[in-house]
Amino acid sequence: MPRIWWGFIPFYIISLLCPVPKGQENNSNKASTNRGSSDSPCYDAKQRPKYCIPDFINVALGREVITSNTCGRVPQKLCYFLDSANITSRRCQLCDQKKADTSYPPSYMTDTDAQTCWRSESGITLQQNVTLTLPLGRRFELVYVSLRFCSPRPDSMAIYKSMDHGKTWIPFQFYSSHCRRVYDQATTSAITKPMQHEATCTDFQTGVKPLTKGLVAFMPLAGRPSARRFEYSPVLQDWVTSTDIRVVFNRLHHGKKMGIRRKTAFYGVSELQVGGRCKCNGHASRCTEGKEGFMCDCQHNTVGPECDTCKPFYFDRPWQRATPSNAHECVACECNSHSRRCRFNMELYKLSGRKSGGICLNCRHNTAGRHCHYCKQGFKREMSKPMSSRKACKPCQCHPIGAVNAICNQTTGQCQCKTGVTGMTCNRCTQGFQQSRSAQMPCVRIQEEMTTTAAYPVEWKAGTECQSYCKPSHSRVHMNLRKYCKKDYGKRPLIHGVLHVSLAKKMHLLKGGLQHIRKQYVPSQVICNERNEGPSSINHSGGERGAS
Ligand SMILES: [Ca+2]
Repeated sequence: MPRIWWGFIPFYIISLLCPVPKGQENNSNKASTNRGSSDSPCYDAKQRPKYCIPDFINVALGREVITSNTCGRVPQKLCYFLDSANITSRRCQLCDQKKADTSYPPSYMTDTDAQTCWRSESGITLQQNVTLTLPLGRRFELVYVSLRFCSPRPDSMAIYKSMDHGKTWIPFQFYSSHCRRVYDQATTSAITKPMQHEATCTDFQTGVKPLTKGLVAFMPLAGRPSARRFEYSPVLQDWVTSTDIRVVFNRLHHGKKMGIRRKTAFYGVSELQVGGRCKCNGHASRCTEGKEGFMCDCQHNTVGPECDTCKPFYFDRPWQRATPSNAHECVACECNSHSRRCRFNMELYKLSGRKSGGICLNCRHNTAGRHCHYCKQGFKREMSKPMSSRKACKPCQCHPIGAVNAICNQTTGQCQCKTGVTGMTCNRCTQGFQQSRSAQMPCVRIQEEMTTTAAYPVEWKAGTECQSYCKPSHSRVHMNLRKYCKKDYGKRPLIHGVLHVSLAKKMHLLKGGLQHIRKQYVPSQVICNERNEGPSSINHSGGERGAS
């Protein structure tokens, strides 16, 4: 574990950034899956989600520091002090990169040895800056940036941060004995709320003494009014977020002040530390370094480099950063086990009182609806099964001819029948109706009837064979119906309907218009089917026969 100099960090800052949240509440009203382990700091003893954060580490440890200036390309004499208070402890040494024991590379700033020291070239002019750039590789929330010097501290230096991997830089803090002259900034005595996300300038930690091992430590939250409610302050959360740190040494102290001539003076840093934690938005208690750098171990059904999105299917509520009072866990969509995909809809979320905004996608098992909570058209609810069952919905089986369409009542299963048709699946003619040959009007009202073999109406009976209606009549009307039936409907057809004509046509029939009747009326009103009925036939006599 990288060593951190906790000694110089005010206790309240540590307590702020390593909080033990009080009064944590479980605001998750919905059941959730994929709980962390029982000992995870992200869940309480009852497996309810709670705010959690990774430990602070020295994120600079072992990282490469890019310097604008390092001694030794050309051998130079550099002078320094062995004693922090004794100006007579001055020693001078050669810096030469060609030899290991006289090299002072940037890596000495981020190693674990306090005795090793990076050194800049000597003879730095007043106009010359020396820059250290430390890419962190990802976004961290920083608690401090500190430098331990092996030279006198600078008279003026600035710390910048980047939030976009070095594309742009934001001032973090200025240090100078002459803030106005060097940085055009007033020396800040107190930080007010409107300026708590701005860099300030201080003459603190700029003295020439200690002559060595002096410390410059910057704590971005120190003195900021909202620091005590950091987890509820997006302004300060942004303020401490960084991907890169840059330190610019702008001015050395005067040579006379240091007791060293300028041409042998240099900037020397033995330890550069950056205390921070992975930005995991309160959804991870661990952040481990792998091949792809530091990665949050996301909990609360979140994913992403910073646990900054809800993982797939957990879109019932919008993602939010966790706080000590609400873990803002991502919640699974309610799809009754019929879908594995869903999306979030803000309008529905608002309409629900900010409780649920998930919409299930691609509902399976013949279900439909936002939560796959009812049967899709053409299917009815099987009440003996729970809605989450794969067999919760079964086909309506509406008769393709008898029903208006294939849609039935979800609850009762009743299909929409055509006029004169009845039955749950619309598979028979209702009372007072009889079967026709028309697919559009499969059942027609039984009117006052007559047959071509009788001058009075006869009652039709199911199952009567066509032949029985084709027997020679005793009436005055002479018509060979056997011949007619054979001609029009094939050999020995079966009559399921009735041979009849209306009274209106009776008179015409009696006047000898038999040929006319045969052509115009009989085919449309006589139901003669072949014995091998197709699946779409209607059973006139009742008794359901499901369509396949
Ligand atoms: Ca070192």
